[in-house]
This record gives sequence, C-alpha cells and structure tokens, in this order.
Amino acid sequence: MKMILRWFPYSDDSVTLRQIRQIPGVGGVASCLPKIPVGEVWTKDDIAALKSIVAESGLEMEVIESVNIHEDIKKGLPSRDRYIDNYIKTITNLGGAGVRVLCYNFMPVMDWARSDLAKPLPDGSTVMSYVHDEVVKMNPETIAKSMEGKSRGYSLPGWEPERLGAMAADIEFYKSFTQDMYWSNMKYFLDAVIPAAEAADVRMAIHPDDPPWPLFDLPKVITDARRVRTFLSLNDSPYNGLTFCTGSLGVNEENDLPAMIREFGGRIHFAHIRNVRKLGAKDFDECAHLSDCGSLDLFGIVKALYDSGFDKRFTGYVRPDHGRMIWGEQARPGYGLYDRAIGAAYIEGLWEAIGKMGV
Ligand code: DNO
Repeated sequence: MKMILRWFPYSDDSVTLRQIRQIPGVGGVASCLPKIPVGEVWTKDDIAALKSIVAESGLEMEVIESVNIHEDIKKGLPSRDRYIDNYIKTITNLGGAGVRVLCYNFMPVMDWARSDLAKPLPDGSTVMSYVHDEVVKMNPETIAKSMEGKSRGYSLPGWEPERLGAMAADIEFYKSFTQDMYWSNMKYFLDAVIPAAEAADVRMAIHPDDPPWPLFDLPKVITDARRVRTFLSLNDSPYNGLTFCTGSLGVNEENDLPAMIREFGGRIHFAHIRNVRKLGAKDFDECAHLSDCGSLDLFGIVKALYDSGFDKRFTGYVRPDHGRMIWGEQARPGYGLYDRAIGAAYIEGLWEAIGKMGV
C-alpha cells in the first residue's frame, strides 16, 4: 500500500510539500494541473515541471487527480473525438512521466456537492455537510455560489469557474437524455482511451458520484454495486478500474463497502478513505476518520482492501480524505493538513495491525 496525500500546485494549497513529506508513511502526492483548460492536452513539459516540484521535496507523483472530462464527451457531441484524442495524448504523456494511476470522474455537469463547507461541531472543529432538502432547493449556480463563498478563497476542484457558466444549459440538455445514452457515451470514451492507457501503463480509476443519488434529474454513474458492475463491463480491461471512495459510496445505505471491495478488488487502483456520520437517508456530516467517530467501519474497509491483495497484485494507492478542519487551520475545505495526517496514521495503523495479526 502506498499512502499519498492530495496536493494542489502553484500556490493553490495551504499545505506544503515539506509538511506532507513529514507525515509518517506518506511517500507521494496525487496532484493535478488545474490551469490547463478542460479538454486540452497536458504536455510533457507541463507534467515534467509539476513532477520536478514534487520530486524536489522527496515525494513521488505516481497518481494524478484529476484530468477532467470535457462535457462534449459526456454529451456524445461530434466534437468529442477531438477531446478524446487530446485525452489520449495526456494519458500517454502522463505514463511517460511515471504516472501509474489516473483518477477522474464522469459525473454530468458538476463534481461533488455539499450544502455546507464549514459546519461547526461541538468540539470546535468544522466539517463539510450535506442536507439533501437544502441542496435540492438550490440550483447548481446557487450551490456553486454558496460553495465558492465558503471556500476560503481556494478554487474548489470540480467547481472550476469555466464550468459554472454553462451549468444551467447543460442541465437542460440532459433532460432529454436516458441513462442508456449516458452509458453508451461512456463506453465510447472508454473503448477509445483504455488501449492508450494499457500502452502507457496508466490505470484509469473512475471516482464515484458524490453524493451517490440523483440530483437535478441528471444521469448517475457510479453509485452502487450494480452500477459499478455495469461500468466495469463496458470495457473489461483491468486498466478500466475504480477509485474506491468510502465517503462517497458509504452514504448510500445499500452499499456494503467491504463486500464491494471484495467483489471489485482486482479493479480498485486507488482508495480514498474517509468516514461519514449519517444523519438521515440522504443527510450526512463528514467527520474524523476513526470508526468510532462516524457511521463506517474503517477496520472492515481496510481489512477488505488488505484481503483483496490491494498492494500485492499492484501497488495500491491510498489517500486519507477530507476529515475535519481542526486546531484553527485555514485551508481549502476538505483538504486541511492536520486531520488528514491523523487519518493517514490511523489507516496505516490498521494496515500494520491487520498484516501482523493475520486477522
Ligand atoms: C472530492 C474529490 C473529487 C475527485 C474527483 C475526481 O473531494 O474526491 O473531486 O477528485 O471526482 O475526478
């Protein structure tokens, strides 16, 4: 298992590479190049520059999160072929630079959504929170504005300004869409890019929908075991795999996470591990990583990853995710240093104990 942390380059992160380097067990980062417009090629030079900044701090950059998918690909427009060609070039360039896993998502219009980015908890920390009735009362633009207003000045990944302008029109566009049309556009994308991913030795790892239920009548992709099966069957290559995000999948009552890990283990290339405290069928707070702090059994999750041979068949990458904002830290919501560092040490502790006790 390789423990890494998400890190945003070019002064868009309060957390530094030097700090990340000092977290025990953390050897690398999952990074990105958010300044490159969605759909354009990540050149060898862009990637090499990013990699050298990371390497100077003694860290690896074997995971990229994310290269976003142009909306025309999801919509299946004729212009998709140009964007898919660009995506293939990006994959090839990333593979050449030693990147082994590419985390991306195929959610229409928007990435993740929350109703509050800094809900105060009784212990004085703050967390991101989701109340379904509040989210559906808003429209994507008001959600975007509310998220931006609470983001402490950081750009929120997945809510890049260039996406916001077209949101209302995009939502309208998908009203005439069936789920099957969406799957078929996804298959078209996968069948085009997976051979390039195999050639470049870059495992594609799709991120689940967050939250994992319908919003604004948009098509959904990765929300439960049934849909994961459909997704994986679209292209059988082991390079067509998953980012297993416990927080995203874990708020759906139907999802038995350890069972899903056991079923899909061979196709899980990257794990985002966090806990959530469920407050209702579709309401939740994020929380500290420990099982006792939330609704998920982190021991059961880490054990299932361990048992699935996560770090034996291929070096499985793991990162702690979100957690709380503690000790007065001012950081990008979901990406503070302290609670993620505590989360990383906790996950590593579980991993070591499971390995040594043979439980
Ligand atoms: C949220 C993240 C997501 C993820 C993307 C991958 O915190 O896990 O934004 O990076 O969905 O494309």
